[in-house]
Amino acid sequence: MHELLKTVYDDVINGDRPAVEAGVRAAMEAGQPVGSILSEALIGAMKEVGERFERQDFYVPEMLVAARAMQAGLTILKPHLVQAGVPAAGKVVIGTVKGDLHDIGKSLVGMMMEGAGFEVIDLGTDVGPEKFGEAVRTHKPQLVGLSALLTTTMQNMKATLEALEDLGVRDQVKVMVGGAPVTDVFAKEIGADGYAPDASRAVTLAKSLL
Ligand code: B12
Repeated sequence: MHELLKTVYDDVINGDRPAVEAGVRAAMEAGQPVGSILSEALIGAMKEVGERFERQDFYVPEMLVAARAMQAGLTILKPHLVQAGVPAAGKVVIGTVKGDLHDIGKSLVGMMMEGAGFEVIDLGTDVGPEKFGEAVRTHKPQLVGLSALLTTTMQNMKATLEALEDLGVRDQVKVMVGGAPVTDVFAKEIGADGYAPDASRAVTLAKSLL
């Protein structure tokens, strides 16, 4: 990993938000590709944070400050991830399911979709099944994206699909699912239309579903 990226990586892990902001800017100025800053430094660091949490070297507060530092870095990268130009490819309603507060992955998927020309309606985190249903009625998207990071909240993806069914809007949208514990097999099991393991493949999936 390039030295400048390694610095950002370490600063995310240490939860040093101002240093992450400065580091991302420095890496961009030095000509480091935006994609490498994102995947190696920012996403790479969050992966390490998760591993430390698993080993109980990190607890929730450390995880939280690291997440905030990463988000600050993401905010700086966003305009560069979102290259304009492409006309609206479609509309997507996206959110993290009920009971789940993880929003970094979901927001990243939203940003990349925006970059690919989609209109993105982000409902945020802890979004109940009914709220997804209402949003489909109001915004009439072609796509719905559900995110879950906890094995316990994954089940709420199924509840959300059922709510769309009950509201009679399930056949108006394609539903894609994602998040660390979600798999292709799980997506099929609950009757979603597709699964993608990361934000760039989420865009490819979205295009293929339309
Ligand atoms: C940061 C973090 C937090 C932060 C979240 C801050 C925030 N604003 O988001 C805080 C501190 C709040 C937190 C809290 C908790 N967390 Co947490 N957290 C993480 C951590 C370290 C990183 C997650 C992350 O942001 N990753 C980076 C992003 C870019 O990756 P991503 O989310 O996976 O998203 C990518 C893909 O999955 C995909 N994707 C995501 N969404 C979607 C949607 C669609 C439609 C598609 C197509 C694709 C897609 O594309 C994304 C981009 O490439 C993970 C570790 C891990 N390995 O995931 C644990 C982790 C998810 N947390 C965990 C736990 C246990 C918790 C808590 C229960 C801890 C506690 N005791 O309180 C709480 C739960 C709170 C709640 N109700 O939600 C566990 C879950 C275990 C499990 N199997 O269920 C993990 C795995 C840590 C661990 N190794 O044990 N957490």
